[in-house]
Amino acid sequence: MESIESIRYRQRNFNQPSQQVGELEDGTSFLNNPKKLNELLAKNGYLLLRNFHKRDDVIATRNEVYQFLAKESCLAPGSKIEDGIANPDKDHSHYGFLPSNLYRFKNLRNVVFSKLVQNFWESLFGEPSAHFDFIWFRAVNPGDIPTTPHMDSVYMNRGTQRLFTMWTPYCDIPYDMGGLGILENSHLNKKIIETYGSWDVDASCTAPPKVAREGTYKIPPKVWPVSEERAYGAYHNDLFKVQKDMSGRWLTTEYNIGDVLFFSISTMHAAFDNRTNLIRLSSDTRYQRKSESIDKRWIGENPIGHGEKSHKKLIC
Ligand SMILES: O=C(O)CCC(=O)C(=O)O
Ligand SMILES: [Fe+2]
Repeated sequence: MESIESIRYRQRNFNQPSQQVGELEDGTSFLNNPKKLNELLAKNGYLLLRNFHKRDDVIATRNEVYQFLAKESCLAPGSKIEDGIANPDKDHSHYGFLPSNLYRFKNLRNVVFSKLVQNFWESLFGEPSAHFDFIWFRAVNPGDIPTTPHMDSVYMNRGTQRLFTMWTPYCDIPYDMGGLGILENSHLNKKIIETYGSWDVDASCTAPPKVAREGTYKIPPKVWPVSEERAYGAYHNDLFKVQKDMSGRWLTTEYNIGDVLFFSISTMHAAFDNRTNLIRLSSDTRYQRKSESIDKRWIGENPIGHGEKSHKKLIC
C-alpha cells in the first residue's frame, strides 16, 4: 500500500509532500442534507461522496468497457477481462477518450444519468436539473501523460457558469493509479477565474493577440491561448508550477467503485501518473439548472463538440 505522498505527476515527485498534498474532505455523511452539501460545495469547490452510485451499475459499465477494449486488443492476452490489465505490446496512444458510440451503452447511461443523479442535483439546486448529452469517458493506460491542470470552464462556458462536473471512477483507484486531484481553494481565485478561466478554447482573435509571458495573463478573456504549454486548454502543463502560482495543496484520495467527485467548472483539477499495469477508467459528465442557458456544443444526439463548427471569431 502506497501513501498519498507517493503520488507523481509526469514522473516527478512532490518535494515537500507533507505541505503540498492532502486528502480530499469526505462529504458522505451529509448525503441527505442538501443545505450542508451546498455549503460544502461552496466552501471547497468540490464534493467527495463515497458509495454514491449503485455498485452493480458501475461494475456492469466497467465490464462492458473492458470488453470493448479487449476486442481492440488493449488488454493483456490471457488476462481476466474484469481485471483491466493493459496489453504491454499495444500502442495505446490513440486512446484516452473512448469513442462516442460508448454513449449508447445502456449501463453507462444508467450510472451517469440515473434517477439518483437527477434527484441529487434537483435537491441541491432546489429546481429541475439538466445535463449535457456528451459523455467524456477516459481509459488511462499505464505511463500515459495524466490530465493537465485545467478548469472545465474553458471547454464549456457558453451557457451558465453554474455548471458542475461529476467525475466517476469505474475501477478502484489507489494512489499509484493516479486519480483526480483538486487544487485547494482554486475555485475562490478570482484573478485566475477571470483571466485563464474565462477563455474559450474554440475562440480565437481575428488579429493576433499579444503573446502572454509565462505567468502573466494579458490575453483578453475568451481567447484561445497561444503559448504551447497552454494548448488544449490547460492552465499550464506543469502541475508544480500551477501550485506555485496559486498556492493551496493538491488534494486527492484513493477512490473506490461507487464513489464520485463533484466539482464546479472553476475548480482547478488534474490527474496523477498511472504507475500500475492496469487501465484506469472514469467518466466525466455535466449538470446544471434546467432554467439556465446551456452550452449547445454538448447537446443532442451527436453533439458538435470542439473544432471548426464551434469556432468563434473575436475582435481583440
Ligand atoms: O479523469 C481525468 O483524468 C480528468 C477528468 C477531468 O478533467 C474532469 O472530470 O473534468
Ligand atoms: Fe476537467
